[in-house]
Amino acid sequence: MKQPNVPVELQTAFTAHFGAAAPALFVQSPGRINLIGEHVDYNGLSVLPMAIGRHVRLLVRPRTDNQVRVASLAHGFEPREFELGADIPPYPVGDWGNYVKAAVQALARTHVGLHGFDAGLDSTLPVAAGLSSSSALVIGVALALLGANDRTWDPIPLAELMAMAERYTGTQGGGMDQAICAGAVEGTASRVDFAPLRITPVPVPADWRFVVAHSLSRAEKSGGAQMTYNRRTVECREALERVEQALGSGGRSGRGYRALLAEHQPAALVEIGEQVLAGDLLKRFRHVVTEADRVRRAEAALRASDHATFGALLSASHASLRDDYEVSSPALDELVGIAEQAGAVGARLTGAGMGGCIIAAAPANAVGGVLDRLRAEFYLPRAPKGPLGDHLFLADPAGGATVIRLA
Ligand code: NG1
Repeated sequence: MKQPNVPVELQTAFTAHFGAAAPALFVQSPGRINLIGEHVDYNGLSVLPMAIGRHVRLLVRPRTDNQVRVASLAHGFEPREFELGADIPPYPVGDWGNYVKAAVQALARTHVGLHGFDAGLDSTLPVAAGLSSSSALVIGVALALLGANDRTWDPIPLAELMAMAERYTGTQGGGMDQAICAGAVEGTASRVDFAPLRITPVPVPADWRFVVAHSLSRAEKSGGAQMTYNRRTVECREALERVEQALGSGGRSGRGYRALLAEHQPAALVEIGEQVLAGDLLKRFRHVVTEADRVRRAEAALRASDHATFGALLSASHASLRDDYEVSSPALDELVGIAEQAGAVGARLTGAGMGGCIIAAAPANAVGGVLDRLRAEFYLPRAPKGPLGDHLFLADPAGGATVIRLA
């Protein structure tokens, strides 16, 4: 069997694992970079991510029973097999198969009469890099199951369902990643708003380039990074409650960050925060309200093709994530510094941080210099394993997840 766009090595692996009967579907589910709006989605605030042309890819064959069998080409990801149902017991914490179970359980709870499937999968996305390989897998599995059962899907309800579903793995995530993965439009970034979920494409100017550079340390969501992430969500809620209490009836308590920002300027909120909060809670609060403002201004700069303003906001976001949200690392800071020195208009960590990647924004005529300096000053001395293209690459604005029926 040879189909257009289906990678040969994935076909070969599918046949080796599941036998000669041909797969019926090819699913591609993209990763993303987040341009700006970090650690604010779980506070109900808007974000500005962009899907990229690197994917989790699945070859899928429907089954007539309830078994789900998934085999990954990636080293260290053992095949997984389980029974579809509304209450699927999880694998041990950190097992990659829990992302598969997360999607399957959520769909089994909301769709009657589903049968299982066999899937071979691989990925062109680095894992645990802050590029949302986890949500790309969750959305990819969801489309595999829906496609195998001839069910239709809409990006918005699917993204909402999968945002809840992924919490099965233990991360109290906010919903940005599932939204952009399911709903991205090629050539654009998207403003994602929450409650209700909305995705608004914003065109990316043709001569803007985004460099992705990996810090060579993994942002492992199954370990300490997950604890830090979940602790931040609690800190943000506590800070919010205290500020709402301090504002008393005028603050109309319990309505969230969005209501606060609708009623007060970000600078005024920082002042209030400085009066009623201290230590970590003050820092987290200051990041959230200033980041919300940066997202608004960055979207305007993107629409106006104002690269300098856009870049300055990226760099300010990084400083806030480093100093106030405390989710950067020396390697991420170093990458940002090199990119800025080399002619990027701005740079920042992307995703949850604590390892993973930075993005650097640069005009087309300066991007070669940024890549050269990152190569020479960061990667050459460290001699990372594998091709440099897995650690340092350009990200183009890609479309959302797709299901192709194979002939
Ligand atoms: P990554 O970078 O994929 O770990 C996580 C969350 C997002 C968002 C960012 C921080 C999940 C699946 N993803 O992304 O919702 O909160 O951190 O902005 O939990």
